Amino acid sequence: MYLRNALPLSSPHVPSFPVVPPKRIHPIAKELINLTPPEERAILVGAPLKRSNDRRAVDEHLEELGRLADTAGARVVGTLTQSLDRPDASTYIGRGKVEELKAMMTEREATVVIFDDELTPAQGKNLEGELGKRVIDRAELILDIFALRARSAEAKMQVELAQLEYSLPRLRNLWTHLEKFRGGIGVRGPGETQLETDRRLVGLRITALRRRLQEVERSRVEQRKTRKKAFRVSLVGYTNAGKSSILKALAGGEVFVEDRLFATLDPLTRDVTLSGKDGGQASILLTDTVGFIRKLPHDLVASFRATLEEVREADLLLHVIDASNPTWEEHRLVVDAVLADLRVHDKRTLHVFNKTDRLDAAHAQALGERMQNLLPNSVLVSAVAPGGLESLRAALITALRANRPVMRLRVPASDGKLLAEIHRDSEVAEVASDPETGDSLLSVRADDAARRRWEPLAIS
Ligand SMILES: Nc1nc2c(ncn2[C@@H]2O[C@H](COP(=O)(O)OP(=O)(O)OP(=O)(O)O)[C@@H](O)[C@H]2O)c(=O)[nH]1
Ligand SMILES: [Mg+2]
Repeated sequence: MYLRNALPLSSPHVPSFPVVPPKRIHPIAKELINLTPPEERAILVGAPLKRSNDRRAVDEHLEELGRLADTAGARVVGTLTQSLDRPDASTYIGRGKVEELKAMMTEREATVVIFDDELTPAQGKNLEGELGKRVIDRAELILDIFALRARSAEAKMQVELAQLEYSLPRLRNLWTHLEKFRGGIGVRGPGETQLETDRRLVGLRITALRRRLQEVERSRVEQRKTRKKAFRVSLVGYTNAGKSSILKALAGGEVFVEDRLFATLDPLTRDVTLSGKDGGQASILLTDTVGFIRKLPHDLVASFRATLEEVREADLLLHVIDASNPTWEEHRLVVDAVLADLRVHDKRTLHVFNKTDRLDAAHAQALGERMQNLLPNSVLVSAVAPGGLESLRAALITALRANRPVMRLRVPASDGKLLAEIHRDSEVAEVASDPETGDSLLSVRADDAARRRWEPLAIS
């Protein structure tokens, strides 16, 4: 994949819309047409502020940016860093660095520059003017990857919406080559007219997408009403932490796992039956969600409504952390910050330190001891090592039982409606009937609201 959605330097078109018809090929043309897109050769630029923490982690951040570029199909041919007191208003990095970048681009035949930091539309435009090549920032790269990886109709619409919202303030960029045609007051040049047309079209498309996404959301709300009231658990965490691998290991079946960023975009829910050491069984609904990353474009998070709804409705969050990644602590803070943005930071959360098979024994033990003090509610696991998820299974059973203690109910045999309600709104562990009265005797696990409703039927 090459960076399809990055705005081209000189060809004025809006990403995804409007569709440009293919060029007609002359019928007697003989030469072969090269259909493989040119390989993108990228130079990465990291320019942290001197007073920020980012300065210390600039190498890790560029490495991650490199993985993002790789996921988008670009080859990294160079990196450049500069610590800044403050960003230059017109080019972000300093003048000297722009020259250095220019020389490096020629030498390495780079086709695109990717900044780790967010560029203003003006900085992007100025840099493109100076360098003569496309310049994108991290947010744009992430949007591109999401566009590449979106599978469901909903995810595609969400990504397109986020891309359009991102491009709207940047549209002017595309038309500057026509600015010289612009006349004085009352004389509108073609550049301005075209820009207005583009803005209006993009605005219309945004409205249409929003409306369709609202419809999808409404139908999901209806569907959810019919869902069983099982104990709901959502996997959340930094991208590539191993969320899908955990779902796959616990639930079995087809789950997409890949050592690239943002393998999962759409939430996926599976029924998981957990067997306790005491022989008892417990069942939960486990949902895998989109991963987070530092500097995730805000519109994009907000647009992933399906993930948000899953996380909001969960009884418990499993915050999955890749313990083998040297920057896991920063990742954990990023995830906490996104959860806070989504206003779900006060959910009950279990921290799951994954990939412990990659740690040596001493390291794993030290981590375990540290976590006992810091996050007593955490488990160390491996989604791939045999038996590596036992501690998580046990913790889930404990959480489920604490959240939904068994309640015993007596229901008159004649009350079919109530029996149906209990089966719908709880997990029924056992059913018997009273030989004398014919009443049903049930052992159920239900949430607080249902337990309160059925209190009058409770027996010890
Ligand atoms: N060694 C090791 N590798 C793991 C473990 N868990 C996951 N992986 C690998 O880590 C990579 C990412 O795993 P995924 O399950 O796709 O991660 P994810 O959190 O779902 O990632 P996104 O969907 O991209 O956000 C894959 O190559 C997995 O095989 C583990 O416990 N140990
Ligand atoms: Mg995944």
